[in-house]
Amino acid sequence: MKGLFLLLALSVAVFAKETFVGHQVLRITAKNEAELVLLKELSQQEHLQLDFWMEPIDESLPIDVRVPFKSLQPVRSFLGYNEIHYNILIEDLQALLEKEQQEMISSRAPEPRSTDDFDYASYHTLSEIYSFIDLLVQEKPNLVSKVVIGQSYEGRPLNVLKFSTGANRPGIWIDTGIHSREWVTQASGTWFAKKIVDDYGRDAALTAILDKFDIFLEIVTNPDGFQYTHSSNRMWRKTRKPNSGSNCVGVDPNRNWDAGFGGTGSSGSPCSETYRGPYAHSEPEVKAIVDFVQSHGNLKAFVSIHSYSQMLLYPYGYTRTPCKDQAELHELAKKAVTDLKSLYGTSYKYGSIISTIYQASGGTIDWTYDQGIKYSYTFELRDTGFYGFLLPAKQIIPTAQETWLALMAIMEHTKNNS
Ligand code: BPX
Ligand code: ZN
Repeated sequence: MKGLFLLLALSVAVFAKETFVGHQVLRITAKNEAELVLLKELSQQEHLQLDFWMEPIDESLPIDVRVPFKSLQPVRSFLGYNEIHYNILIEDLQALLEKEQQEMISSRAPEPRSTDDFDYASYHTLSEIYSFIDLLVQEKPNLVSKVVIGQSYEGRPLNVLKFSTGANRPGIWIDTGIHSREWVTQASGTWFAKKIVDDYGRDAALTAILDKFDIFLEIVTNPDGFQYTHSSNRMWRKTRKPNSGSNCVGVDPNRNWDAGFGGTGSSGSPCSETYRGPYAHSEPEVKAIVDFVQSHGNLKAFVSIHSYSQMLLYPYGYTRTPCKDQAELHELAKKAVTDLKSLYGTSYKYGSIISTIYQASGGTIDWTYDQGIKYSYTFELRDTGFYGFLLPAKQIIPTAQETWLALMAIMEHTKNNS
């Protein structure tokens, strides 16, 4: 009996979902360097368990931070005492999460028998997305195939959709969901896949692109993390590989690449959300893409999609030295965000990573650019912090549609210039 109880208690501890009752997301605006230094010190206080959605790096951008209930009092008094301005972005995170859960459950349709019946306006589980991938390949085998480029740490397949209309073509890569909690990105990736299939042979511009290039699309780039956001902790960002000598799990897959690896703008602490990992390409999810890029050898564009903050970024993140194609990448980014805005009026900032968001080393597109893939870009999709990672499902399709216009601008330019 006692044993049974112990087993029960243990399994609750192991399988229970993390809750965020009373957690708030604060937006803090530092007005000078001194305040920024104080905020960086605050972020080092591990016992407060703060989760920086937007990190304190410089004064030009607001800092968004999730504060657990028991840390609210100390954080508020710290900010008040130092006269640092803040406002409440999300009043009660758990309430928002429960709303998201409710919407997922109430919209859950029977398993779609065709990709026409797939519910693109809802968030989906990992197995639903994997089924979608198989269904799409089944429907259009002459246009789409599934390439498994490796396995995640927990043994899940790393599935990449290959859209191809001929052999030996140069390639365009798009990935979504490398940070697992950025749910609007995997949802948009699913919509892109359907859009490509529907537009081929109908839309002249997309048809011209696919008559010259293969498109590779990895929708769930961090499947272990994504599964974990559904089963255990909606706010999980990193991979799920244990770290030796630490109880903290996971590596930031956008700090793990061999481009300025280990530099400023990443952390050497396994408990940090920006932990770079023990060595470059230590994460199987990253290594699989590295191997794919190198063995393919002929990718002309590489687009890695994140959320949130509405930005279109190009290299570099690890150095202030402008990349050699800066002028061209800047012009193309301007065109892409103009096209994006034309649909619903959504405004994007654009520029190099380091000058637009913050210094970050070991990032994906710095590595792909240094491998010779000139058109390397990162998107940060909607929104600018009102919902942050918890973007309501109602916004999935509009987000995907507007982003598609920017992707088309990048792909067309790639087609006309390589
Ligand atoms: C994007 C590209 C290269 C380096 C950094 C970024 C920003 C991205 C990150 O810190 O990895 C921000 C984000 O997508 O993770 C969103 N966020 O943490 O709020
Ligand atoms: Zn991200």
